[in-house]
Amino acid sequence: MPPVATLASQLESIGQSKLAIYLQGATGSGAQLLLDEISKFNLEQVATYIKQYGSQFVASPPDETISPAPYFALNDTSWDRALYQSKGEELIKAGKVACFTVAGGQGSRLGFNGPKGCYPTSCVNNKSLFEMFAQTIYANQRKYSTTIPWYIMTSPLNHEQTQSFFKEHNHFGLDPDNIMFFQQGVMPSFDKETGDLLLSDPAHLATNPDGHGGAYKALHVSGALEDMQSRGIEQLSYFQVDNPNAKIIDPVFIGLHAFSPESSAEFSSKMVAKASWNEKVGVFCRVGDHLAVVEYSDLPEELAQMTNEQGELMFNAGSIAIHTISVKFIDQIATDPKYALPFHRAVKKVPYFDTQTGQHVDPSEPNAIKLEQFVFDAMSLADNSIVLETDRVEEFAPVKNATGTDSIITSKQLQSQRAANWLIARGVSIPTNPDGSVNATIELSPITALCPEDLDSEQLPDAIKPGSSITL
Ligand code: UD2
Repeated sequence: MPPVATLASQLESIGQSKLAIYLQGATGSGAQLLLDEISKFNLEQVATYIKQYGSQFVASPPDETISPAPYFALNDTSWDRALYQSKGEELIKAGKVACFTVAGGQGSRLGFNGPKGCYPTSCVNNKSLFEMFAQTIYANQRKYSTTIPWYIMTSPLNHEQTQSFFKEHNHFGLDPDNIMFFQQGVMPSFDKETGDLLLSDPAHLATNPDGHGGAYKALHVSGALEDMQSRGIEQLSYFQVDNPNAKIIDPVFIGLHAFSPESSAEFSSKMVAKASWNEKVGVFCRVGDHLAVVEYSDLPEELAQMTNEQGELMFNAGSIAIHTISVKFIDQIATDPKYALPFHRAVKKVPYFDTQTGQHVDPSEPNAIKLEQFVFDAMSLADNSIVLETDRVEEFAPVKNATGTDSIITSKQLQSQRAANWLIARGVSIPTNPDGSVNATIELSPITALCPEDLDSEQLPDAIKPGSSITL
């Protein structure tokens, strides 16, 4: 651990003299805490980020070469779905596939005080998102007689709570040896004008989670990547904690990703047709020689609204944040500087402790820069990335907002609708409302069925009563 004087001189040399002076005058246990915290960062690298993303920041103009990304369309019969399904199943059965959930976020936007994965989400029994995923993993392990390890990325905001939640629920019947929790990193926040690093209180830097793109580094430093390699895992099925309909083990997608001649088997994605031009999802695009996700906030409005002769959106391929990523590719991104991901910059209100006045400041205007990395920026680093279209109801029922779009109400409707579709496919009569939506609440447990065909061995009712709430 470098002594105070050494660290202070390093801070001076990167232009952080206010912090250097404060650190030299600080006393007691708080001083040691702060010293330890600052020492964990590579200060030269931090200085580079401040220079690049601070007051001198110039946003790069939209790439002129941008065009819609090609994808494997939902109803395209020109490729052999059954072949890729069986190839994907072989990988799963051989124990070469694991699940990976990014769960660093809190439920604050939902008015829920805790890790988002603990949010009660299933239609009737209010199972948490974590429980729904755990049961899906359990059912897949049973179906394919295999082990599917589960890697869960938390953040310093929710690591302990997430682990306690799993312990309290006996890991939902999964073997705890096959679940690994690890924390993503943080980035220091800094003043948007001066570039000064901010303190959240006298003993701590103001920091923010480094984005889900921090996963690559976190998988490496936590030992999770090594764990995967020692288990012989080759492919990771990646999904966000907020989407209960995610088909978290999809043999067709895994097979297509790993074996299609069009794929370099490094980073593949699923898309749905966008619900509207301004839906808040990233869009798959071709930029230069490579495919990329352009986040909705970065896609120029005229492109987002552009339509073809049939009146359909040109930039229609919405990202539902489901990917298959190879372990080898993750290793490259995590360890080879050639594959460094960019940062995304957000100007936010960050309360801070003023080292010169000794006062806490609660800014009324955005005062600081937060930097984050995005998982999907690795897409353009893959040699050949592919995108597979899927059905919205089948795979996308996100829970993001307390009310309105992507809320618990819309998510439950979509979960019920998916269950109804599966039952209809098996001959069950489903009541509908005048607008065609399902007039019942149906919770279909993954333990009962992972796909409509699994319902063939179940005793199903002939019809569901209008307005009823049922669990199958
Ligand atoms: C994300 C995508 C958007 C679209 C949409 C689909 C980004 C930037 N945008 O939007 O393009 O695909 O999802 O639902 O991803 N998380 C962490 N650590 C972090 C930040 C986020 O683990 O530091 C997790 C978080 O717990 C959640 C996921 O990443 O599971 C998505 O994060 P978000 O809610 O910030 O992204 P959102 O919904 O704006």
